[in-house]
Amino acid sequence: MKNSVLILFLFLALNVNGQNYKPVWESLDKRPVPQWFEDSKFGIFIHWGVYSVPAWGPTGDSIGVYDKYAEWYWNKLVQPGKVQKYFKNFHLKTYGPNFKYQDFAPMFKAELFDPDKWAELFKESGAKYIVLTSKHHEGFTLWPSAQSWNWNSVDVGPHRDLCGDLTTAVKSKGLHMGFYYSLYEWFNPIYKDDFNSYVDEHMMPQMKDLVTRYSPDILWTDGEWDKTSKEWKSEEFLAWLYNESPVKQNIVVNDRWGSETRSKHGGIFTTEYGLVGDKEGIENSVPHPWEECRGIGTSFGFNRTEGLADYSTAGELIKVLISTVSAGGNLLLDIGPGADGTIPVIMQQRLLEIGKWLKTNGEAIYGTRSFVRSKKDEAINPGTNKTVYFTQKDNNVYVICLNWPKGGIVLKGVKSVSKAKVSLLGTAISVSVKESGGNLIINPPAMTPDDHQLAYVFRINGMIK
Ligand code: H79
Repeated sequence: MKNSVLILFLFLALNVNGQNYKPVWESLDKRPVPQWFEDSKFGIFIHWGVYSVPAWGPTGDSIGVYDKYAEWYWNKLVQPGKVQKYFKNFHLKTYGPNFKYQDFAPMFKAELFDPDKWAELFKESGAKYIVLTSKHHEGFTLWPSAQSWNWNSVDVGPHRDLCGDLTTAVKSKGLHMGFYYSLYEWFNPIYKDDFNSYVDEHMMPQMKDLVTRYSPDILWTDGEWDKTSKEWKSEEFLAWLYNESPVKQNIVVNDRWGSETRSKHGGIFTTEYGLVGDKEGIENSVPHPWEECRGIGTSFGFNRTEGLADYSTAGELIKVLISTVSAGGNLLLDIGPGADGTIPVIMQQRLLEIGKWLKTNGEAIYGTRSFVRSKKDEAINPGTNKTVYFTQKDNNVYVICLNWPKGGIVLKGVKSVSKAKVSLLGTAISVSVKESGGNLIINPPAMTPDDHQLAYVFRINGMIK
C-alpha cells in the first residue's frame, strides 16, 4: 500500500514537470529548447587543449575549410594526404622526428590563465553564454576525469581544473556556462578495440560527470559522425539528461548525436562556417532554434600562422551576427586562447568591438525573433543585396542596415496598424516616416561623423500589417 502511494506520487511529480521523455527520438524531440537560449543570441566558443601548444595550421585560399583547423594537428600528423604533409613538414622541422604529440602536453601550462579576467572580457563582449571544449577529439580533458587518467589538465600540464575554474568565474558574472564534448576520440585504444566499453565505461561516465560536477547549461557534442545515434546510445543518455539529471530544466543540447542526426534530432540545429556536415547550411527558414559556429579567423584552435587578413573585421563579425539573428539563429563565435592562458589581443579587440555595438543596438538582437518568415514577408526586404535585415520583439520591428541608407528605406506592401514611430538607436534624432502607395518610407536624418556605427538600427514602433 505504502509503495503504491509512493509510486503514484512519483508518477504525478514526474508529470507535473512534464519530464518523462522516452529514450527514442520521437519523444526526445518534443522537448522544447529552453527559452533562455533563443533569447541569448550571442555566445563565445573556446577551443583550448594540447593543440594550443603547436597552435599551427595551413592558411590560404587553396586549403579547404576543415583543413585549416589547428585543433586537428595530431590527426593530420598521422594520416596520409596532401594537406597532412604541411603539418608533417612543420612538425619535423620544428620539433624533430622523435617528438610525439603527447610531448606537447607538459608544455600546455596555462600559467597566465586568469578566469575572472576572461569572464570580464566575455561579459563586456555582450555574449550571454560560453561553451568550453571539455574534451576535443584528442581525448585530453580539461577537468580531472577519472576515465582519462594522465591525459587531463590536472595530472599533466596546467595542473588545474580548467573546466571548474572557468565555470565558477563565468557563472559569477551571470553568464551561462556550457561544455563542448567530443563523442569520438582519434587514438584512444578502447575506442577502436572495444567500442561498447568505450561508450559504457568512458564516454557515458564522462558526460554524466561533467553534468553532475559543474551543472552546465549547455552540452555541445561533436565528433558524432563516425557512428549512428543507436551505437552511441545517445537516446538513452538524453532521456537521463532530460528526466533525471540536476540540469533537466535549463540544459540545452545540439543536434550532433549520431551520423544521421544533424538538423533532424536533438536540441538546436548547428551549422559550422555555414555548413551542415559538408553541405551548404540550412538557409534558415527552418522554424527551429539553430546556431552558427565559426572562428574569428579560419580555425577554432589558435593558429599562430594566421595574419590580419585571415581575421574577420569587427564589421564583418557584426554582419554575421545580424544576418544569423535575423534568420532566427544564434552566433557562437570562437576564440582560441594560447597554451599560456592568454587570449590573443586581436580576439579581445574583436569581442570588445562587438560588445560596444551591442551596448547601443542590443535591443534589436537580444530576445528578438526572426521577422522574415515567408516568401511573402521577404517582399518587404528592400535589400536585394542583403544589406538590410529585420528582427522583431514586442510591438517593434527593427530594421538593421549595414550601410547608412542615404536614399531612404522603402518597406514594400507594409501598412502600420497604428501610426508608426521610428527612431534610430543610439541617437536622439527623430526620424521621419510616411506611408505612400501601400509602402512605408523611412527617411534617415542627417548624420555627423560622431554618429558613425558599424551598423544602424531603426526601430519601428507600432507596426505592422
Ligand atoms: O571543434 C571544431 C572542429 O574541430 C570540429 N567541429 C568544430 C566545432 C570538426 N571536426 N571535424 N570537422 C569539424 C569537420 C569534419 C568533417 C567530416 Fe564529415 C567528418 C567530413 C567527413 C566526416 C561531417 C560529417 C561532415 C561530413 C560528414
